[in-house]
Amino acid sequence: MNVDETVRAIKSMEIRGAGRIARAAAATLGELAVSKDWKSISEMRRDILNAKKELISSRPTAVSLMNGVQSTLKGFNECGTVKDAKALIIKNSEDFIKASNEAVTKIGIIGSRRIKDGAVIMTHCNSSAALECIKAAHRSGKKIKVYATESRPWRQGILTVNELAKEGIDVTLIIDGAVRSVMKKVDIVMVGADTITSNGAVINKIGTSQLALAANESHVPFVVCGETYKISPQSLFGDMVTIEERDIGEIVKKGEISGNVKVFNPVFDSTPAKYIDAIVTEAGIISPGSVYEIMMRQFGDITFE
Ligand code: RI2
Repeated sequence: MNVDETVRAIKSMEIRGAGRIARAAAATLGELAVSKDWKSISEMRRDILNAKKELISSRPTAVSLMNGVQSTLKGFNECGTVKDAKALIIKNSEDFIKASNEAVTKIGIIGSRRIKDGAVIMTHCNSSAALECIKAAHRSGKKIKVYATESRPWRQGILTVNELAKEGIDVTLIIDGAVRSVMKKVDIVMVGADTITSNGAVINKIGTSQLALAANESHVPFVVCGETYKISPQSLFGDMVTIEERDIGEIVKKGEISGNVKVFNPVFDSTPAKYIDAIVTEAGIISPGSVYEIMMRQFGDITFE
């Protein structure tokens, strides 16, 4: 897809999931480098900079999107010729997509070890990283049962229950309001991440922090599954993560409420580190307190304009 098509697909959530949108952005930049010919490096720089801005702004909360774009454009500013710049972007794009897919597989293997045979798991929204842990546990022969929340308003839980049922996993759909009462039956909560901040807080689908609260009250381990490119280097400088607010049409039907009723539709929330027992990354299982080290190892050399 070209840049406009990808931006439209991400904004409309036709392409969704923090990992998928990062890979889509990287692939689009690679496609642009393959398909377009520029007369000069400055003309190319202008197009690439526009593409970067458009892609990064398409969904502001998942830092994976920005990190995927930054990773694909790493070294671009130092390129002197269009030929070198095209080759670099194509290679970086392929490398990021490959590493990102491998990271999800590794997270599945590592995270599945936290799932005991006979475990009852709760998950929220539709996280490929969290679901990979659950699927890997199932594939290894563990008898597991999953409660998946509907995850209103977009209802990504419907995707999750169908995806897990297709694997032959015993899965039950619950409404978001049932989380606290169902938590009594749960052995471990596994959710994904859109952004992990340097102090170990996790930004994920709205409602995640309520699962964390209920898990904490019932002494149920709360585990976040996220690739290291979901760590936000900007948060080291105190930058706040933008919580995306989406169209009210996701919550109410036309004419359903009177004109003077307001609707507030934030689609992510932040779970403080104190409610998170572990973060499963492709680099291993870390405590929220170790995010800083992992971040410096991962991003130490990236500068931000
Ligand atoms: P993976 C999703 O956001 C959910 O919040 C999910 O937990 C997170 O991205 C990570 O997903 P949305 O795109 O990268 O549904 O683990 O708004 O697939």
